[in-house]
Amino acid sequence: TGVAGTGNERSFIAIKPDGVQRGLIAEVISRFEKKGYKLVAMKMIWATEEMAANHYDDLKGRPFFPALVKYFASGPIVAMVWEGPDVIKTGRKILGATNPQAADVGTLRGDFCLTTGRNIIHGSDGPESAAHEIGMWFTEKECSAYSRSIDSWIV
Ligand code: RTP
Repeated sequence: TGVAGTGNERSFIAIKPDGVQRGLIAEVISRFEKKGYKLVAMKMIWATEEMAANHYDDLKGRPFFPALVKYFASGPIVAMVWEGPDVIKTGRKILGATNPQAADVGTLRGDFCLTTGRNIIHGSDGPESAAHEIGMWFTEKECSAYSRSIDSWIV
C-alpha cells in the first residue's frame, strides 16, 4: 500500500439517457477506470418517472423539475457505484460543471455536451447523498467488495 493509504469511499454515478443514446457508456467508464477507481456495481435500468422524481427529490421545488424527471426517465440509464479515495469529490471533477458551457475542457461534460438539460451524467454531490443514492438504486448484495492485484499500484 502506498503512502496515500487506501480509501473505500463510494459514489453513485449514472449515465443519463442521452449519454446512453449517444454511445458514451464506454467513454464514461473508461475515464473512471483509468483514473484508478474501482467499479463495484453496475446495471442498465429504465427508470420510471416515479423513480426519477425520487432520485431528484431535493430539486422538487425547482421550475425545471418536471422536465428533469421526464429527461431522466426518457430511456435506460447506466447506474454505477465507483469506489476509491475521494471518489465523490474527484468524480464530480471528472464530470465537470453542471452547465456544460461552464465545464472545463477535459471533463466529461466539457468534452461531450452543450446544455444543462442534456448533460449526460449524474454524480453524487456528498457522502450523505452518495449513501442515499446507492441505497436507492442498488441492494447491498449487488455491490461487490473485491480486491484487484493492481490496487497496491494505485493506493
Ligand atoms: P447531477 O445531480 O445530475 O450530477 O447534477 P448536479 O448535481 O451537477 O446539478 P443539480 O443542481 O443537482 O441538478 C441536477 C440536474 O438537473 C438538471 N438541471 N437543469 N436550470 C436547469 O434547467 C437545470 N438545472 C439543473 C441537470 O440535468 C442537472 O444535472
